[in-house]
Amino acid sequence: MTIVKNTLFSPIQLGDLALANRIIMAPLTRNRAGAGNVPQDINVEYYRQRASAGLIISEGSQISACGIGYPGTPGIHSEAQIAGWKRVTDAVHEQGGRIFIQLWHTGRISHSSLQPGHILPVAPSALKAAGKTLTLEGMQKFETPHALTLDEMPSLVADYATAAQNAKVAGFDGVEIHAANGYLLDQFLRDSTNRREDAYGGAIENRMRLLLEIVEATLAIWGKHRVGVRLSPENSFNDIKDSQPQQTFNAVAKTLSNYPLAYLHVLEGDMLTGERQLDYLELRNSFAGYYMANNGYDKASGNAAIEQNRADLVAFGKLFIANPDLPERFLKNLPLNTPDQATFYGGDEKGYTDYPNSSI
Ligand code: 8OZ
Repeated sequence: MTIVKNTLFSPIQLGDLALANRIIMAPLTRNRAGAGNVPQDINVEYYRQRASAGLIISEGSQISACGIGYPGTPGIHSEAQIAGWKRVTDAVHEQGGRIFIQLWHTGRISHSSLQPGHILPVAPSALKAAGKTLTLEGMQKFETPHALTLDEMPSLVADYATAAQNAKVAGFDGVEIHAANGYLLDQFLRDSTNRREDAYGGAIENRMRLLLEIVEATLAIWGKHRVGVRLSPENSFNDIKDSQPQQTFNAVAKTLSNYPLAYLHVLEGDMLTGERQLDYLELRNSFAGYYMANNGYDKASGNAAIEQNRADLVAFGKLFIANPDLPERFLKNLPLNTPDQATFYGGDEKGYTDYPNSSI
């Protein structure tokens, strides 16, 4: 009997949700939301153009007004934002596509100038991130955040649940919990940023408690195979690290196996240095469900990862920025457009909705 190996082009089921292929559009911050951080016409067009992805994962979208970390990122906490996103999901669905929303809270990678009432950002511990961040008043130093108190935890989990419910109203197919890249949930997971001595700090079982509470709250709303989780075990972006990244994230992956997740999405390696020291196969094998690999893959390496069973799905970021019809280009071995770094963050249609399809 011949065993037919899967490729990037093989369909896959996330529970009852059928994906046409395994070529996933990675979550990509583009800073082009409209007033009120509401998805607007160009955002509808951008996602509509990319609907041939097996699944689109939206850009990080703040779960609450306090979750925001940068100008121009969309939210999923106001009526207007829900209505704006509904136009996006309708457009993607009209094209036969699938779309999850990435639920985001930036924690200490925010700034009081972006916060309602100019309060300090929150974090597991009162530890300031090194460096500066882009605010409405230009680049400003990070601030020492307010360490969340135990009695503030339930309302944070409730904000995730409300956002997950809003995502349903907005017509998404599911949600991805952003627990990567130095933002709030990653700040809880990794020990350089979590110095708590209560039930949410110390051993990894405690550091992952908030993530698990949020997984449970969102699964209660969405049901099985509609909630994904994103991790980035060795990414140093946003001044974060763990003293034992392999053990820490193997443990997180193993515990997440107890839940009927859609997938575990892993940004492999370090975005800043390009280093890749962890054994990601070990991490993948610690998780019982589907594994989505991300960071620097192309058609050949993505196909190899799937054929060799090192991944079930592969997320592409920069390639999807520049190639709205990436699956077709991969399938037909067509040339790829080059992404323009200068237009990644903020601006208008240029570098956003004006990359040509191969058929044009
Ligand atoms: C780049 C710039 C701003 C935000 C992430 C949401 O890394 C981001 C992000 C990336 O997850």
